[in-house]
Amino acid sequence: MKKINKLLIGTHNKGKFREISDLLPKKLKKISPQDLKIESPEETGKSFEENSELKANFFCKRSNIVTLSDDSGLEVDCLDGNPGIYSSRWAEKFGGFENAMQEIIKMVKNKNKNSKAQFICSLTIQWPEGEKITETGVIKGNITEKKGNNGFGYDPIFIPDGYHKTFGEMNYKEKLLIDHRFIAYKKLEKKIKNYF
Ligand code: ITT
Repeated sequence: MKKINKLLIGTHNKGKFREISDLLPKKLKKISPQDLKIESPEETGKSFEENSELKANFFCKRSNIVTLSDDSGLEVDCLDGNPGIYSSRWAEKFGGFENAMQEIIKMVKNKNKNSKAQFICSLTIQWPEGEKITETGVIKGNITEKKGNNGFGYDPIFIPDGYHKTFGEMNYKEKLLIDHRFIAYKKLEKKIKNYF
């Protein structure tokens, strides 16, 4: 088994990059696509798994470095699972996360059903030789009025089940150790820890 001593974290999202870096072993050298001036691929997949694999494959092929990619997003039950894999594209469509969050809150209120939602994250590790492993993590919760300024993306409008504050109100470490990315990483870690 070839040990991994450097890893490309295949994302252009700074919030994700920080969380993934902090879950990985400290001794591992972490490289970003920006370091190598590699742009993002087009996300043509139909699921978080497909898009995560598509990104890992794209960045790994271009860098020839073992790559860990993430595709994630927020699924709101009463909005038929939207924005889901379009979470990033909704922010673009509405002119930023602030507006996208307000839109989601408004849509959920108008539905007058419940505010159940979940964050999902698929992580894929891909080796240049072609082998890959994908794992997915889910954290359930509810949509609420925007609260807190910590975190990134949709963090301020999501309260995970069992808590009374949003991801945006939690401190960095608190969210890091419970979120969808952490759950996916823990599953993956079981399969890859001997490579580190
Ligand atoms: P990359 O494709 O380069 O990784 P991206 O931001 O476009 O970056 P995605 O396509 O996976 O990533 O989109 C995920 C969206 O969901 C993105 O807008 C995130 O901000 C949001 N999101 C994912 N995980 C989140 C988290 O832990 N907290 C808040 N928002 C999150």
